[in-house]
Amino acid sequence: MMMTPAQLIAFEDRVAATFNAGRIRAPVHLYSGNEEQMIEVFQDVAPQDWVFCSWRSHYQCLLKGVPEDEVFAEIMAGRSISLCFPEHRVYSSAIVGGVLPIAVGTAMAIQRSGENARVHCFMGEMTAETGIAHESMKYARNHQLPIRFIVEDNGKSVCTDTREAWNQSTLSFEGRRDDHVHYYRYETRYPHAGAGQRVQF
Ligand SMILES: Cc1ncc(C[n+]2csc(CCOP(=O)(O)OP(=O)(O)O)c2C)c(N)n1
Repeated sequence: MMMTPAQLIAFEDRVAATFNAGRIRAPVHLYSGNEEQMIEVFQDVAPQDWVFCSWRSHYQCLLKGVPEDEVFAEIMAGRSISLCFPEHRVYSSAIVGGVLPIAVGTAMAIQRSGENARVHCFMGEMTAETGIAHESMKYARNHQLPIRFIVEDNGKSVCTDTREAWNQSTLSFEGRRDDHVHYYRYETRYPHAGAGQRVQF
């Protein structure tokens, strides 16, 4: 059953408190303010589908069906930044743009094999402005690959304003909602990494 916004928020709050207490000795990247949007995205994700993420992936893991305890245990083990649960078809990388070609390749394999599955590839709005994102999206669209890119716009790239950085008031995929790109905007109450008290960058 799909998790509720309150359950997602409670999970991140628990990670935040544990991190601020010094009990997680590796970076964490938390979500907030996008619970409704994420639940909407996951209404269109089937169990056999693949989900590709970045350094910020707790909500995707939970909504794909990885048990809360398993996600939490991996975070405690210091692996929040690149959570992978192959048996649930969830794969993450902390390299900006790193998962995009892998996600495209997975969609190519699905198309060639005729398997009934899709790929959902998440990225921040700064990642969406990089060359590799534009190439991945162009290739996927032109070859009609079974992949959807979800662009999550929190306005920031670490501490940099993404629109200021590119001197572009409207971003490349802003407002896009079609078969291949799903853009949404959100305001987070957390910093880029950490939970606002300990080890901030
Ligand atoms: C190749 C590479 N360059 C730089 C970084 C450092 N870095 C981590 S996250 C990030 C900003 C990404 O911003 P955005 O794509 O908007 O995602 P958000 O964290 O805001 O969700 C940067 C530059 C990295 N992880 N990989």
